[in-house]
Amino acid sequence: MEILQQVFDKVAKRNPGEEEFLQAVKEVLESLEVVAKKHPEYVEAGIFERIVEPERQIIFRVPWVDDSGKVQVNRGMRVEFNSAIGPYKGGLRFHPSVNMSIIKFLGFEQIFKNSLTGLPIGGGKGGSDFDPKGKSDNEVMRFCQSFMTELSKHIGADTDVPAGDIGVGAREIGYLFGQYKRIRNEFTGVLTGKSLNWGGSLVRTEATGYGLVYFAQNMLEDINDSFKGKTVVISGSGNVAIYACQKVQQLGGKVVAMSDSSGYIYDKNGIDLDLIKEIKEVKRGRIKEYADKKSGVEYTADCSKIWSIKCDIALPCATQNELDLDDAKLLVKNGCKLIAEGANMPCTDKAAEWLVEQKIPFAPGKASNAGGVATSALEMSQNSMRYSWSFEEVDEKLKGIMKNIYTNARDTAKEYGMEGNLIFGANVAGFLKVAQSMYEQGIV
Ligand code: NDP
Ligand code: 2IT
Repeated sequence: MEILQQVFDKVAKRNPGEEEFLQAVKEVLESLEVVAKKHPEYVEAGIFERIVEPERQIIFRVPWVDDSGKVQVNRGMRVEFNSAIGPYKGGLRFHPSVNMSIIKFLGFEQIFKNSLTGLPIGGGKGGSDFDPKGKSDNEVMRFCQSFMTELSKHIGADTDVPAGDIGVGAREIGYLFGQYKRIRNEFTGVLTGKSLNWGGSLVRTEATGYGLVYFAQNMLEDINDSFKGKTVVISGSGNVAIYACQKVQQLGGKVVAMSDSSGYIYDKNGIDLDLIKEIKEVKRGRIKEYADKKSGVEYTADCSKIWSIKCDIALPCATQNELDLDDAKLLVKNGCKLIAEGANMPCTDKAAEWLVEQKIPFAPGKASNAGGVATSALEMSQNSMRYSWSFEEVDEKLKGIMKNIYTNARDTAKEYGMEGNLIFGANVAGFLKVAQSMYEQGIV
């Protein structure tokens, strides 16, 4: 980096200790150096300095009372990163590890991801260090109501539209929506991932996992291959992992391992997805129960070791930096031929760089997991029309969007002489639309 090194240095100085945020910014700025050279007008208009600084960051206290009557205090946050091409859009994460660095990295990535979808959505992210694990439904409800009491002052269907992420699913979106409606006295599409009974879109639940597999399918088609007969390892067993597994199975692949933060299961005969859903979606249990219920299944109480399983395709779908350089080398040594990110930034920077260097087909999350937010944008469209499309209609749109994202990232990489580098292609293609929009809107 030459031109953009000083932009990065300033970000590092201004955001000390925010490792994940700096990791995400560095990767994008490294890709954008050539764009800065080609577009001096963007440098002059301060586009690069502006895009790395959130438009607005909100931090608030979330007090609530637990079932034993004790007062609990969590921290809530929402980072409204960029609204050049549409209202801020991005999920809410409830996990004890949540801090500003994590929410800012997610919000920053979301700008480019949302741009890649081709739909009019800006970038944002939010969440809390609240841990839904082990809490009763009533505790989760009281927390969500308190969280939304403050958040409702900052969001709106044309301003900022949150959705789910880790720890935020249909239950939480329900409680959050109920409180928003009660406070504002209006029924609008202010959140996505809603229940089908009150404004949700068909396919939103499945969209991130399905979209990831559609994206990988496009990559495979380019090398005259497919999921048929492939052995696949998927980390995580939440929303993204479950529906990635379902689509892989529908396309004739065999998923042999899945995980949660406590450990992973290896089922050489292929994962029984109904059992996973029963344990994770219905009972909110641990993945270990799968091995307790099914014979011939191995359970290992260390989720990071999942990458030692031999596979053709790896889909990391749990969390950031869950797959490091050693894991990448081990996967490739064992014959893995394609890695596509379902989670946000699951591969460390070193792992991702190495995979690209080795010319292993690699899909960065901001491109390959964009199906979730794309379908959220389709939910917003349906809410505006007060109409809903069929499952097949939304699924077809999702397939088309994933294909466009793939060809856009692939062709952009080629155009800049970086053929095969989808990290570069996704960063540049996602950036250009936002940059030109910011340029046209003046210094704001
Ligand atoms: P869920 O909460 O449904 O599931 C998360 C899964 O990842 C669980 O199996 C969880 O295990 C595991 N996990 C979470 N944190 C860790 C950790 N620190 N170490 C190891 N395992 C962990 O979340 P989602 O499936 O929605 O999200 C998964 C990833 O996909 C995230 O990176 C998210 O940002 C990304 N994503 C999600 C989208 C969506 O539409 N939901 C869209 C695009 C990206 P445990 O149960 O033990 O915590
Ligand atoms: O990371 C993501 O793209 C999401 N968690 C989904 C965001 C959304 O608004 O649907």
